Amino acid sequence: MITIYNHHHALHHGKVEMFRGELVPCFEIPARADYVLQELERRNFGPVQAPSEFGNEAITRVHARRYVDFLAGAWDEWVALDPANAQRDAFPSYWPIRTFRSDVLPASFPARMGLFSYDAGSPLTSGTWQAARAGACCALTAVQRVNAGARSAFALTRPPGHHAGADFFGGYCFLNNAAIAAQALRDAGAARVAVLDVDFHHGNGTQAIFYDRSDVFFASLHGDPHTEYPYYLGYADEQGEGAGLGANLNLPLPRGSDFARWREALARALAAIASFGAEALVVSLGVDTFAGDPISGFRLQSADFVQVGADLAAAGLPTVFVFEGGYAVAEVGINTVNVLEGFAQ
Ligand code: Q9C
Ligand code: ZN
Repeated sequence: MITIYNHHHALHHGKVEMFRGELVPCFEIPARADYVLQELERRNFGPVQAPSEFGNEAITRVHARRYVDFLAGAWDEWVALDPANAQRDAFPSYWPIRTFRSDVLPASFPARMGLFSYDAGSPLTSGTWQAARAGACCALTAVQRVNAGARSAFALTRPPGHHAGADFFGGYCFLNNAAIAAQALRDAGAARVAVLDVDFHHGNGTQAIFYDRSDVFFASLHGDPHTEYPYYLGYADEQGEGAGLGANLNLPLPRGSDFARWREALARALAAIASFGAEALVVSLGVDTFAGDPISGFRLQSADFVQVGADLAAAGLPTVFVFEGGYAVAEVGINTVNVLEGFAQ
């Protein structure tokens, strides 16, 4: 399998995230992608290639123009507020929740930062835009490889993407690489595309982007949002709306779920994708379902990820894998490459 590697990923390098009243060290760190690359190389898994350059057009197929403009200039605006900010990660302070307007665009940078985000756990840093933009190019290049006939391709990038919506960041995510890939597959001629999200956390951004559409099916297996992040989306009764009704499938599972239980849900998701008639598959590949993950609650073992890959391969679809979460840094490479190897075997 070809890997498209975002060699600019480390330009996004949050120091701290807000957690229960404290700034704690970031879980989403550059070493994560380094470990995956190292493991690909150690196992001689396949070619690792650089992404091609794309303009912002493929990004704005999914993301709002004003959000992309905000991200592109955010760091400079943050530093312009106070030169000392150059040493600090940027965080929002205000959010326009219910009763506030979201159609206005305040001149104040902190006000706009809150308008375009939904949590205080996702620091924006000097190179976040460059890293995220190169990540989107990575996903688009992986799509190109699959369109050129490859059975699969892996976009190895960070920051991750599945929590980012059309016009907001959060959950360590800024640009929704999986959604950008799915849209690019559609634009290249696939009539129906499925996104399968196997990250521990519900892919609220991806769901929201495609919620009213009948051409992109979204399925997600994740920790029950009653107790797990992102809390406000990912419930089983969310089935899509309008033309998209029936094209969204959430399979929340209780904290503590083991592989047997998780795999049953995977089979349900894959059956739904097959009856939808998808011509191509995008997998939001988070491995924070691993038992040793420091911020998640499932119990998959490293060997289980090989079976996950084999189950995904049995769907028989051209597949673009996009790297998402996974915070047990020492094992993130093994677990990720286990999925890819199980798929490729
Ligand atoms: N201190 C992804 O896996 N909150 N995002 C966790 C831990 C946010 C995870 C709190 C988790 C976001 C892509
Ligand atoms: Zn996650």
